[in-house]
Amino acid sequence: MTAKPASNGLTASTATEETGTGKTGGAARPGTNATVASLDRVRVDASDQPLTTNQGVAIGDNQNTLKAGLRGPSLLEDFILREKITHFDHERIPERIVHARGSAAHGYFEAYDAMTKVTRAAPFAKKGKITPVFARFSTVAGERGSKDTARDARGFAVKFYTDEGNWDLVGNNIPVFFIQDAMKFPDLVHAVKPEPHHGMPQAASAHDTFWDFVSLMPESTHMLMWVMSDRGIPRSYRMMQGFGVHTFRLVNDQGESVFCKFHWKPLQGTHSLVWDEAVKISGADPDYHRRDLWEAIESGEFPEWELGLQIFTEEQAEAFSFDVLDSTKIIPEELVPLTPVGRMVLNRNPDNFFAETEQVAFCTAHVIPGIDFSNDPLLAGRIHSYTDTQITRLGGPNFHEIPINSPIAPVQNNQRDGMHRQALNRGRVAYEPNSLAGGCPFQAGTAGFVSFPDANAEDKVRGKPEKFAEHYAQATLFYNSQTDVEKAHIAAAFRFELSKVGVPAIRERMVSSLVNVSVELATEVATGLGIDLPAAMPKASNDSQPPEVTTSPALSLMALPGKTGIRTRQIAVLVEEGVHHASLVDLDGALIGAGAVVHFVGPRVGMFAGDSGEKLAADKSMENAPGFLFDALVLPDGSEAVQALAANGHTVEFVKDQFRHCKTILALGAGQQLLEMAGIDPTREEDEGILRAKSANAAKIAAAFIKAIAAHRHFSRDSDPPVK
Ligand code: HDD
Repeated sequence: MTAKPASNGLTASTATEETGTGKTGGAARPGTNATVASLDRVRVDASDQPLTTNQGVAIGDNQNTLKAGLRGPSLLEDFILREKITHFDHERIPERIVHARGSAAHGYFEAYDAMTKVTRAAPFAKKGKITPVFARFSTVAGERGSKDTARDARGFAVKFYTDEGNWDLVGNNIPVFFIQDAMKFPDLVHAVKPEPHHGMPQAASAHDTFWDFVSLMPESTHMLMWVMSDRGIPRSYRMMQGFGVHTFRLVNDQGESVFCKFHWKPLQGTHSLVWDEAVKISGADPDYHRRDLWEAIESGEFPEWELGLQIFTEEQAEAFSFDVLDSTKIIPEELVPLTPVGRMVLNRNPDNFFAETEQVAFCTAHVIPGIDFSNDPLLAGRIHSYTDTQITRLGGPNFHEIPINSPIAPVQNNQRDGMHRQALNRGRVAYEPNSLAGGCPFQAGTAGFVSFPDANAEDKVRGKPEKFAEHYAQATLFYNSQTDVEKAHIAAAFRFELSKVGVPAIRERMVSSLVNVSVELATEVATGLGIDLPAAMPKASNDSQPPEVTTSPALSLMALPGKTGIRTRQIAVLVEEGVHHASLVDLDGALIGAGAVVHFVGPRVGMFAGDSGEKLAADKSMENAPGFLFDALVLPDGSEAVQALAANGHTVEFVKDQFRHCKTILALGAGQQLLEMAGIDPTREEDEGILRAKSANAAKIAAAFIKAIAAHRHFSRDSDPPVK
């Protein structure tokens, strides 16, 4: 079914939008960017249009097959039926082998300053330069329909549509990787995916094959620490960092090069779920992160990240205790601080999930003049893998012509034909050199991409540099840089995951590896598994250079609290017949004023009468939106309402989950009884996340409530196992 494409100017819903000039380099205009405009040519809107076949023939009847008589056989000539069913039969394409589950948005990157001293890359050419982007966030192991809140790394892939071609920064929310060499990637992925004999478990690393593999691969220990930390269960895609992981090269106009690592820092802060919450959310709302990103952008709360570079020289790199070509290592910010270079704002949701989010094809080989590769052997494998996988996934070598993938920079070359080719290349010349087309398209020489002439004169060899053999120092650095709460969560995550492993020898081997990270952590995990602390696993290297730093505060999630307060935070206000109306109106106004999203949650959806007769609409019910989906809770006043809430079994669960997950609760007037009903000690004065007030004081307490929600969690009440 097609309507006229927007480019005809007849039916485009977007025709009235400000769509930009199609060129980069203009001023930032929220809500618009050049890629979004360039996609207008393929946007379709069927408003006021008849239904047609794919050949544009109007369809008279879309309800009935063509038959020989009303009760007779269907006819082969029914091209309308056959076209419709045939298209439907082929609607699905293979999902990504990893990162199948994801969500994406359009936006722009704005450079703070010209970075021409170190790179000639187009996005950094001048202060205030705008480059359109499309960013996709993902889980790694789960299939396309799997839950968002699995414990996993998250993909953080950004396509920059620069005026010198597309640049893809295909990173994760974790700055290191499990393996040092691409040769091991298929093994890693086979180990973490559902076990091949029975296809379980889905979107989970808590099973034998994963832990078997990683416990035999000590180089994965550093990343295991990150994934087992709360970074493995982010609160939102908007609240996680992003990292390019590898060392890249920046190259300037003079052909000089420095090394660089890319870091994205969210303005929203880094925040995570707690494990019990993540498990429950996966049942109640498997689309939790997709919904969060979509709703924030729809409501005009555009998420934003700052891009920072760690820039360093080859000489600096040589002196480090670790190898910068080893993707299992970070460069501590104490050694090379971040230089902020710009910001990314995501300000428009895709129009069509399949056409954009599903068909977008990222590739680490997509670099532009000014950005080049290092010799990281993991990166080398990636440079091959991404283009290769798209050929199967997107059905041939012309996936760059799919609108979401096509650059805004013009494409001219002698590549021709293949499945789904769309370009209508004119003329008879498809080779170079040629004289028949005046030598065009011609080589750009130094104006084009020139690989950095990295001197290499060594024997061909399969092996690793010496520093790659050190596997534990940075895992220890990470652990020692965490707060006590984070350390406890890491131990609990290892305990949980390893408790799901059926083969005791695998559990023990993993714990023996953890002894090399921290005896404290290993002891905690061993105790949790009911085993004795094993001896430390023998190390591959015992004479490594001592690490330069032993703690790095930037590695704690608490280091980035964010600057957006409670904007977009979801607040549940329980309601029932007879609820104290005036206090909720006061509070609601204050919360909405601070940018929060307030939901009235009743025993059912629909209207409820307040104590003074005014009506109040519950947009959610305790059945369709359980407590753990919210960032904070208000227990209302009104004795009739409180009695009714107390009689509802959902209420206790609602309050208990909020309490267990260390979230903020405000109880007004009689609503305080509901706290006690859930077993929460009324004298918990030390807990800043439990607030009580008379309903007459609702407006006064709003500021304290907002401050407590902005703290995200009140870990002083973190308990494992949970209090009764
Ligand atoms: Fe990968 C997808 C990130 C190592 C091979 N990878 C993929 C995506 C992200 C990453 C974010 C999803 C892109 C999207 O949203 O479409 N991958 C990483 C990072 C790595 C990494 C940060 C280590 C630093 N990947 C890696 C290796 C290989 C691959 C070593 C293979 C040698 N990755 C792929 C892939 C995928 C992919 C098979 C699946 C779908 C796709 O590429 O488009 O080619």
